[in-house]
Amino acid sequence: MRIRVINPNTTAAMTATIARAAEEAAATGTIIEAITSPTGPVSIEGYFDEAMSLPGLLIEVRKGEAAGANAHVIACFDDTGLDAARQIAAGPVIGIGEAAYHAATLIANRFTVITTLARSIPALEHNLMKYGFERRATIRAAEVPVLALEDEGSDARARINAEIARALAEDRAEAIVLGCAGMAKLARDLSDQHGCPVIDGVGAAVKLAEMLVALGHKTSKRGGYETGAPKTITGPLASLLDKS
Ligand code: 5HY
Repeated sequence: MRIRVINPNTTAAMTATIARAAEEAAATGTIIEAITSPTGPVSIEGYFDEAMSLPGLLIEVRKGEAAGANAHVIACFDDTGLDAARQIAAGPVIGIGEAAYHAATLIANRFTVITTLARSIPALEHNLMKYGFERRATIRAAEVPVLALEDEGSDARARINAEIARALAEDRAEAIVLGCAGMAKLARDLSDQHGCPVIDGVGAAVKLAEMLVALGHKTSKRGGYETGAPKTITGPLASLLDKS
């Protein structure tokens, strides 16, 4: 099967991090197509960045559909554009945030999400409520800019490490969820260091996508994810979409 893993920000180095995590998780026979959004913010840190990342993300979902991808993964922890992507996709579309939350609830009663900046927290709180996990989760910010995760010389890892220690001591956390696609490479070492499950959403999303495809499930087209008739789009977006 082919799974198209889309980084909705435009930083290729982060897509490479995501691709490594996806390929490490993928089963034999699963082809991972890791894609960097062609247009939008270099990183997504809050509501405006999320909104500005949507055209690039949805263009790449449309391309994947035309190319016959079996499933898509949205590799941004906010699950940016997830419902819109499901509306235009035939196969499953999995957000790495939702995937990580589901994985955590299967192995722990309570978990703490360690994300990047405090301004990213409300969007994650909203998602946790939407998915029904808000009573089992705490969210902390390590105060690490997203792109610092790609800078080996930054103190990002130390800050994430310290926040995990606080979560285990203060939140009754039984597992940790890494709240950014760029943290994927840290999961195994942090889990060994802290002696608890540390979940990366990229790997969780790839395995969930594989499961759904293997079981023959596609996105339901009854109700909210019904694709609907083609819609005229005017203005600069029209030319962007026409090129895709
Ligand atoms: C992500 N931003 O996974 C989110 C994390 C965040 O560019 N990729 C991003 O901080 O919202």
